[in-house]
Amino acid sequence: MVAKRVAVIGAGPSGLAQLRAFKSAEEQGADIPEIVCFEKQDDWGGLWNYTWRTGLDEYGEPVHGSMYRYLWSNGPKEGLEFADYSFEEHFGKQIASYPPRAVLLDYIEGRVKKAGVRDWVRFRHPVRNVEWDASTGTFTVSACDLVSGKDYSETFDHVVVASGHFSTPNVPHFDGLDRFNGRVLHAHDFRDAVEFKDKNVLIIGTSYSAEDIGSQCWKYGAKSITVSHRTAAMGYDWPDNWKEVPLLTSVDGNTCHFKDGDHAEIDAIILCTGYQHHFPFMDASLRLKTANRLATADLYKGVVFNGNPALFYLGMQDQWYTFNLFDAQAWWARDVILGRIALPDVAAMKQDVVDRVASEDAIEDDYGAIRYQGDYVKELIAETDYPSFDVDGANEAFFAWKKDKKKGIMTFRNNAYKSVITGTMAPIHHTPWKDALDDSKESYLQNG
Ligand code: FAD
Ligand code: NA7
Repeated sequence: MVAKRVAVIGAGPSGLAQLRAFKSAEEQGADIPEIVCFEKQDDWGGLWNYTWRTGLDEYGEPVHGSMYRYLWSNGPKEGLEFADYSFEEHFGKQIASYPPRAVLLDYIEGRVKKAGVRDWVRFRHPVRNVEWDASTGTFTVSACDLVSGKDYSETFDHVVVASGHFSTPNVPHFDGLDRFNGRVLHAHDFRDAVEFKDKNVLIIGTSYSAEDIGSQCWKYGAKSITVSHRTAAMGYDWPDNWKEVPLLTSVDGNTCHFKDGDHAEIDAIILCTGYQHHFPFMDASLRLKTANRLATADLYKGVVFNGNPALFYLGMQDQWYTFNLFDAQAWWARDVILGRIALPDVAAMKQDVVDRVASEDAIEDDYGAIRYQGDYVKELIAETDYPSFDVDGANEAFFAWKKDKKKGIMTFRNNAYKSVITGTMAPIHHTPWKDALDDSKESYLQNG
């Protein structure tokens, strides 16, 4: 019998979770399909694979990266630890709770290097088009080998889209931006806070990018930070040179006007206005269209595309949980592909989405949202052989993190939490976050 073929689009944390899931089944004696992972960058790690580039890359492809220098995890590592590969296994010791980007990339890579799945990845091969052929029951995946310049197509029984959804910026317009006498950029193109030293920076938006990019600029010496909100202020106890204002209404030279009639003199504007789920390479009939929320539209169990159950999307939810959630989804998608989990009829799959949306709509606060996503992780891992772990304990790490942020938005990263995988407490990091200007792996991993 000819083995099934599975295309995985993207070798970020979600795509790598899918490769690891299949390898784990193979190690346990299962016959697995042929896996081909298409990755447009020259290395794996997705967003965690930092690039200085913005705009288009050296091949004219849109740059995927949205991460910046000096980025430290914005949530505790105890909320994302792999159940089958602990931080202690990777680093040979327990490490502090808010690792910088390079440390988390090292951890992500460690597991897949150990699994030996690099040969499954075709680097510098962006997928250009995916179509379904109902007569053969297969997908045609068209890709480009950027290095040789060759376009080609292959057929697959399943496609797993793991291309991420924090890469294509949502860029609103504000009156007068075209005449602003300073730099305007979206968070996607932000790379180095040092550029904004001694500048008056205006940030639009109030979510993670706004909070963290503003904090980076503050840490590396911006003169002032003004954060403009559409819905509500973040309300943290900010430093003295930081203020929150209503939405920007217009820009006149360097003067920015806000909805309450107030104004401020600004040197640079950073639009932290979120991202679009953007899948131009998927045929329209296969394309996921969803808002950035916990219960995505059109995905049964948050994973199977209702318009075609041979197609899976990983990591498309808004994210409290990340790496372990991608694992839960990848193991579950794997088991559908291996025939270990049977899908219900289309009506039941659609009803599942309706129910998930209704449950999310009933959530009252962020604590409820964390519990909701934790329950989702529990639900998926209970149906596969992904190692069970204390999800309630991981919820607790997120709850403590929320409280620590309220106590001190510039000090929360100095706290430590207990691993739910190994049961050990993280050490307190040797340097408070605001004084730690070196974000290298070597500096972070130094002992006390
Ligand atoms: P990505 O990491 O986006 O990977 C997708 C991969 O698909 C990329 O390698 C890309 O090149 C590839 N790809 C895309 N299109 C194609 C194509 N057509 N063909 C071939 N390959 C393609 N999470 C945390 O847990 N902690 C944090 O501190 C944190 N900080 C973040 C900071 C920023 C600025 C952003 C934007 C996100 C952050 N996240 C954080 C969330 C992040 O979404 C996840 O950690 C994780 O990277 C998502 O993994 P992914 O594989 O789904 O997507
Ligand atoms: P998010 O979490 O999607 O947040 C987007 C923010 O942008 C949010 O505060 C929105 O305000 C705001 N927004 C969106 N459109 C507008 C317009 N037109 N005007 C003003 N404000 C707007 O994106 P992030 O980039 O912060 O986070 C994404 C990931 O990156 C996350 O997982 C992190 O880990 C890092 P709203 O509240 O809707 O009024």
